[in-house]
Amino acid sequence: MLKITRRAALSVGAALPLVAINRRPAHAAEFTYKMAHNTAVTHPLHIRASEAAAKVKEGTSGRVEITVFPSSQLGSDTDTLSQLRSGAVEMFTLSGLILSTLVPVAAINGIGFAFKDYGKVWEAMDGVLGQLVRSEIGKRGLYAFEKQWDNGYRQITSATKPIKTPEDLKGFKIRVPVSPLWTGMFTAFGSSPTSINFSEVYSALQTHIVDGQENPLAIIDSGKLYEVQKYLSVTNHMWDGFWLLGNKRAIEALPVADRLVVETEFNKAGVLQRADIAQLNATLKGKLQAGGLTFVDTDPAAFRETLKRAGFYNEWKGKFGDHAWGTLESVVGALS
Ligand code: X2X
Repeated sequence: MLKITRRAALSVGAALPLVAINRRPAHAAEFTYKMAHNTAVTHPLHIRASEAAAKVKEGTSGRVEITVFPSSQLGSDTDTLSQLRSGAVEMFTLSGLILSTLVPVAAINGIGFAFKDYGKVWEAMDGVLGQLVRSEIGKRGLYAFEKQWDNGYRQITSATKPIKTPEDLKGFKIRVPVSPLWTGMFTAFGSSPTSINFSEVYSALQTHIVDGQENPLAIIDSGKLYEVQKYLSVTNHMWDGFWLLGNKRAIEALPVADRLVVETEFNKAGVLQRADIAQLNATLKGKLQAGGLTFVDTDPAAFRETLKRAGFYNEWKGKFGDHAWGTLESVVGALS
């Protein structure tokens, strides 16, 4: 039998790269992917995504390792979308409205007061409207997972005065996410909207660059926005969800069976996350009040009427086009 000394083995290894490859520890992942998102670690999106990542590792025998980066740690939403497109980040959850800077139709679920309840939201997003948006996303080098994650119905908060009627929004300095639909909607209300990424919202409120903002209860809570705001007006003015996006090359690089595990686990996690948000919607009011927010009831019909009179629905119907608008209306009924 040929006896190879350690020194000889090393020199052979140096000459033959294959030997070096074989020496890789058995547990090293073949695919190490980064998943970015903008919510805090206490938000259900982070909790469920982290669980899914652990299940993917287990289900792929360690071949696929996804590290979840919360709180915009890898950059603002706008930055991270660029990183996702270049492949520097492989997975990312993003509001369809912000994604609309790349895929215009992705903003369509943000049309003011479009969905009367969650039944309609999921009927549309798990059905014809979601399919339409996903296929447009697919044309831009990105992959949209089947199940959208919930952000929620959005409510307006203010540090200066309670917003009770649409008139109270006139001239109001409000932060909106970076998206033409958000800017357009608050311009239609006569407000003075400023586009700011979520990573900067707490400090923008704290330093009074803006007087208010709008977000679902779970974000107001997990982002501790109650520390820098006084009033919360229950407006439910739009429903917003997160698309879980993948860089298409990165998703397609996965072996078929591993890709199936990733899709299955993250879609399951998305559905669980929706239930978590529903649970929080039912319980957060008391917690936020204890945190110092005064809740203000509004008449959503008056806000909707203001948008209508400002020509908001006609304008956006024109922008989205008859096909997309008709797809939305096929689920929710006539809007304009
Ligand atoms: O930026 C926001 O306000 C947030 C967290 O709701 C979104 O991701 C759109």
